[in-house]
Amino acid sequence: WEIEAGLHRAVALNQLQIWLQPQVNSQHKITGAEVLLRWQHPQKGLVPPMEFISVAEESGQINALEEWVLTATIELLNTWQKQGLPSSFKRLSINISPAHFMQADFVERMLQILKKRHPGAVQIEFEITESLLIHNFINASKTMNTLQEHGISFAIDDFGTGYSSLRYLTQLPLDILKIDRSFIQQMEHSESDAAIVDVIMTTANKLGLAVIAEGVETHAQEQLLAERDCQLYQGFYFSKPQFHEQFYQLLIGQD
Ligand code: G
Ligand code: G
Ligand code: MN
Ligand code: NA
Repeated sequence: WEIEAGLHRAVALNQLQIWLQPQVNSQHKITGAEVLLRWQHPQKGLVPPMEFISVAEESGQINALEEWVLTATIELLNTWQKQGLPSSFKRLSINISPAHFMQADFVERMLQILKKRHPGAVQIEFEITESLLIHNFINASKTMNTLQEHGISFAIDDFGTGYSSLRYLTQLPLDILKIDRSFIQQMEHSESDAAIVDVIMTTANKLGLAVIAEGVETHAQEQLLAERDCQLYQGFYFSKPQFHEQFYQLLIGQD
């Protein structure tokens, strides 16, 4: 099937959906969520991003898709703020593709969309990858600094799997490192993976960065992370990604 042609119509035909995966603290309270795009296709059903993000990156459609994601996220947030949000809910994070992030007009377009945001306490965060930072340090850091001045915070996604340079951690406006789920899933069985988690936790701590452990699937993994003073968790053990309406019910139901 033609992903590229279908994606073209997906925005216009209202086939894109915002799903959200909770991020919880050590008391299992939802303190944030990651925005995950889904495509409700009339014949194919719910198409996960793995099947279309790379196509969209190659075709250039990723810009339009992620502009839709930010717009839809802001609309949701504005609605929730009217309906009521628990004060423990502090952050919504959005994945930004490197191809999109490096577009010359990326900042301008994001700022245009961010104007629609009503004032509120929830932080909007962009998740970016290490390889983006390594290969385009100067441009990436300019983009990040400008967006930070307009209230956006940044997390590094899949941390530990890319070409890392510890130097950029101190030179960029970063708030959060998300430890890649491959380390979390090996911790129990592999001392070297557990050691990498230790190093990330210690480094983040010293640099004043928060850490989110991704892909937590078991109680044993949570315990190993808690022993290392991990404060924030995301993974199937706590909750799978949910359609935004179910997520909101979960969020307001927890108080
Ligand atoms: O939700 P799921 O596990 O199927 O997501 C698979 C991958 O798709 C994840 O790596 C996630 O970061 C990515 N993804 C989901 N939504 C977006 C998006 O809006 N933009 C980009 N670039 N990636 C996304
Ligand atoms: O690459 P990124 O970190 O954006 O990936 C987010 C994706 O990870 C989501 O699509 C989500 O479905 C998936 N995910 C979230 N929690 C878990 C988990 O506990 N186990 C596994 N295998 N995947 C997860
Ligand atoms: Mn992510
Ligand atoms: Na990740």
